[in-house]
Amino acid sequence: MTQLKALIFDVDGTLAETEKDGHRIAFNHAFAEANLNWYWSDSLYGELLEISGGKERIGYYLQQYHPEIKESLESLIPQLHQAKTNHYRRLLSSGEIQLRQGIKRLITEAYNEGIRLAIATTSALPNALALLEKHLNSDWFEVIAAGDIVPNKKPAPDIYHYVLTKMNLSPEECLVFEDSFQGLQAAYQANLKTIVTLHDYTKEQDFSLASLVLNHLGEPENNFKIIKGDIKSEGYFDLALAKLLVK
Ligand code: XBP
Ligand code: MG
Repeated sequence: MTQLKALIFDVDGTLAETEKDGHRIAFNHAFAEANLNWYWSDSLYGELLEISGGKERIGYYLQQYHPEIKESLESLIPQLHQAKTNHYRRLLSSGEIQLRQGIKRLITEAYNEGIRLAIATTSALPNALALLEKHLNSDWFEVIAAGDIVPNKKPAPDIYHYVLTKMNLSPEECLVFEDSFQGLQAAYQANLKTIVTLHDYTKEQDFSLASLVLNHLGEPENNFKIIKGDIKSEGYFDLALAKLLVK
């Protein structure tokens, strides 16, 4: 029997729905501030989300939509991304973006029970910290693996390998929480079991490799719906259920 030792959380889309009303808005502010008439609509952003990482996403957008821009990309992309990070942090500090159902409850329960906690995100570190500091306690997370800390972003498994090495844990002792196909691929390739919580941008993606797919983690008064998985009843995702899933 394997014992659950750690929970590893993705940030964007998993802890909170940060993309549509957070990152997307911040990118658009950064473009406008730089006098660029680029605008990432909700539907265009859904397409661009296939590329993980803000800098990589801008690079992909330029290749696809403005191939004529070839000069000074090496400085333009990091400058835009830095401006975007500043806008994003301001947006988060205003408190407009809330945690998803069940996140605070589960993380608090895990911390109180001595289950180790980590973050594995493609987002830049300041962005991940902004959300944790606003709504949770960043000190509770033993490892916060973010952004460029590994050479290859999700769907590569590097960020999960990094977390496992830092925590000296084997994949069987951990459970991962993700929201996207790319995130699930990353965790799966690192042999980690993954619970996926869907949202509008990811609800049509293929999650056949997930251990469990839910609409959200649920609360006692607002139970989750099971999209895929072998658990019997509806309810809310707590440590007891997490422990059952690693057995
Ligand atoms: C998150 C991302 C990030 C954010 C933007 O993916 O892809 O790129 O959209 O963050 P995941 P930065 O949830 O799979 O980690 O601009 O800070 O890169
Ligand atoms: Mg995500």
